[in-house]
Amino acid sequence: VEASIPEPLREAWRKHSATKFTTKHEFEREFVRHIETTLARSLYNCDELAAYSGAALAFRDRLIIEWNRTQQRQTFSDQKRVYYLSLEFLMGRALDNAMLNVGMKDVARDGLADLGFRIEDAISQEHDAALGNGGLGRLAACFLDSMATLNYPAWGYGLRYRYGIFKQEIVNGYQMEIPDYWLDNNPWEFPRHDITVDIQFYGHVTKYQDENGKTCHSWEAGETVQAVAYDVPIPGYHTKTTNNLRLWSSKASSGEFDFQKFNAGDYESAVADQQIAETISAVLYPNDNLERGKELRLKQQYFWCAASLYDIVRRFKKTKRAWSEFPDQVAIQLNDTHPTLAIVELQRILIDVEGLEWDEAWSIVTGTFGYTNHTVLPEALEKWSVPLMQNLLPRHLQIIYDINLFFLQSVEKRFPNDRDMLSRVSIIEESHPKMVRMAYIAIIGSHKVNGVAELHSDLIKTTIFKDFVTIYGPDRFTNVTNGITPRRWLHQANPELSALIAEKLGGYDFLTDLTLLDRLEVFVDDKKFRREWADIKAKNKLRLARLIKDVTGYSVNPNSLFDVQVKRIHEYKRQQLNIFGVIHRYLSLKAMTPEERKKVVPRVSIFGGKAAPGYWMAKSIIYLINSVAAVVNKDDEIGDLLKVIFIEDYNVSKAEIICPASDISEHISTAGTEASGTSNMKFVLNGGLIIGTCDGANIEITREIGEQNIFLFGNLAEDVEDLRHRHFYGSFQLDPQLKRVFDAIKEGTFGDPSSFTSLISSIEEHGDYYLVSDDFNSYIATHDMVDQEFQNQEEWLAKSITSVARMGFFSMDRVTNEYADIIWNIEPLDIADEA
Ligand code: 475
Repeated sequence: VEASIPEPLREAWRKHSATKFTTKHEFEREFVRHIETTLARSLYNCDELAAYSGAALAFRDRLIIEWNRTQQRQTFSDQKRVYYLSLEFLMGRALDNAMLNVGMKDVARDGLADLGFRIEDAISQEHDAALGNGGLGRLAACFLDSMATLNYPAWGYGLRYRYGIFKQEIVNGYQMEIPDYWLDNNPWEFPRHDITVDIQFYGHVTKYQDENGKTCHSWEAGETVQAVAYDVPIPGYHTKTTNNLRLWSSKASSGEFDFQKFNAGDYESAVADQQIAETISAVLYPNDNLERGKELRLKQQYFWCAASLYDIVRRFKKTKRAWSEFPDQVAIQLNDTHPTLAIVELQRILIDVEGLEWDEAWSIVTGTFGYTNHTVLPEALEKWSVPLMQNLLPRHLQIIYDINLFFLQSVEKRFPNDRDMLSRVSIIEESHPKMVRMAYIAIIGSHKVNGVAELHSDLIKTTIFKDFVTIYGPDRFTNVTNGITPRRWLHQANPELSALIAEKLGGYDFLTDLTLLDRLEVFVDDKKFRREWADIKAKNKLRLARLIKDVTGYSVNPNSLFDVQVKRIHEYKRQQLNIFGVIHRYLSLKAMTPEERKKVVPRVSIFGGKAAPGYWMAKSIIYLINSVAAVVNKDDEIGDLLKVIFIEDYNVSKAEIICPASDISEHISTAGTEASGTSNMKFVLNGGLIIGTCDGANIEITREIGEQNIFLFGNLAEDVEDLRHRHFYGSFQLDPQLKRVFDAIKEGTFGDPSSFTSLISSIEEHGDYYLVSDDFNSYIATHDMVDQEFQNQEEWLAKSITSVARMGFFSMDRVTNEYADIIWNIEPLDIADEA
């Protein structure tokens, strides 16, 4: 392709090709140019928001130059690419990340200062890109950062929601949801109005014979919606790779249909059609770990899968290779079951459109896909009703039935006379209505299925997917323990700690090889180093105290022990255990003499997180936390000894302030319920200790950092089933300390007790499914140990430093390399070498 363009023409282009600023002077020129021409403003009306935009546009230009070059090189190199399909990408802010990855933050800081702005003020103007709920969406964002940093040819595919996760406001203690309209003046996306795909829904299937007498299927659409591509550049850290995140937006197909309606004077209905089409990508579903089976959600899933696959197949077809080579060119990773229809869609394209035989097509499909499971909670496992699927995607339902038929036939051959097995593993659940089990399609249609931490990967093999291990053998199932990107979660969130580490290790190489942190351990007894370490934590706590003052109005004493639990509010994550523990602490303090109180370590219990709007119990937990805060925080007898804080609207940019400021954080899910957790890693990497159950990645964190450096408590996963059984069939004994807490709530200590009856009765009367009572005693005892150990600050510091030194394993780069090796079979492509 390159050679076909005449040299003089190439020369002319090269001469005028865009260049990247490298000096402060050049940055300033780009900044002012964008303020004056792109934004049509001037020195006299450039506020901080405009300064943010100017800086963002200057950096965007750099990214796009690298993006173009990367895409060209990746296309010419003709190497295998990986496509990460995720309904959620919880990106957070982009400017700071772009500055650091490009390596020009200092240049920008000096340039902005010359022009009258503080870089922090500009950076903090940016609206978070919050296209995700929690862990699953943030993991996808960490993947993108790592894949670009490691030079993997990789694309993300997602939906361009007009509204991200709602903004949370706390009004009189209750959560209120405010729409998060985030797209105005978003400099990080590039609309590609020329890249569109028509997506069909509804309609019917007709059978016909082709000229060779072969039976074929054609799907006539009942409705067509257009997908428009929006591209977001993803820069790697200190590399020339800038990968692509392609987000699809829905739009009415500009067909004659609308035009006819319009001409016929039916203007309103033409507009209404348009609005229906645009609804598909309008809003992110705000449920974490819960599926509700809504038709619009299924439409979103198919719309995004079909557009992405069309794009991937189109790119493959340009290479003119044989179809059998598809899995050598393309790996597709399914982030949970949300994109499972991609499996069915690829099979449909291959057999209905490209005319391949079923078996040949199916082996291409299974060679292409990998599936990551993120949860064992039954209420989160996706099932779609057969009638709904029949109506919306009639041809796909037929293909699903065929996949199921061939699969069950092969199972029957290997396990004759096992009728139970057949009904257990059938893709179709024989309920009323019948349901399609999406996880089963994902397993059958992939060559690898992975869990996200060791315990979790073992659990899926022994519980929900047990039969499939029997059928396929253990090799289809594997574990890849989650990680986090150290660029955002150490360097960007905690620049001073990062600098201190760099000073000790002789540079920032640890940011791309996190195992180098182990060289910190020799400094653990270095007095000066310890003081510097402690000073940085103190400063980070001050920064958080300012945020708390800003958003809640409460002043907290930064010398207190900061105890943090921030994550989605969910009964299995057990924020209720935490707040009951806080109440227990409050009651104990009230019962003490002034002399006794003098020995108490002052504590601030900090909560943050959103509840799904329809999740009543989670909302009650938020209300209880705020009700306790209202009483405790104004109790003069208690003063600084205990403060309770709920930080509203927890999101990625707040996490960047909160994680570096904790002394201890809480990861206290009922054993066996939290697949991995990733904030546990963020807190430890920033020098905080953690209290946690033997669940998810807590177990591997313990193995890495040593059990003397973590506060573990509670029942084990292997005992949970038995305990639950005993709650129902034995006699349920409420923990006596928890009973004291319940009595206080019932007496009205924290306001009208009727607000909290369902919370209490789920434990007292309805079987305590999450084992709050069983774990309460050991939780309280472990917090007493935390208090004691915090008083020995030198020991505490030693634990903090040692833990950070041993966190290398949890880098997202290790995770990405494992997926590349054992699931995707792809190699990095060094853009610099190719150029
Ligand atoms: C786990 N979200 C964490 C994290 O692997 C784990 C499910 C259905 C519908 C919408 N959202 C979801 C999740 O299942 C989810 O966020 N799972 C989380 O994935 C990354 O660390 O333990 O709960």
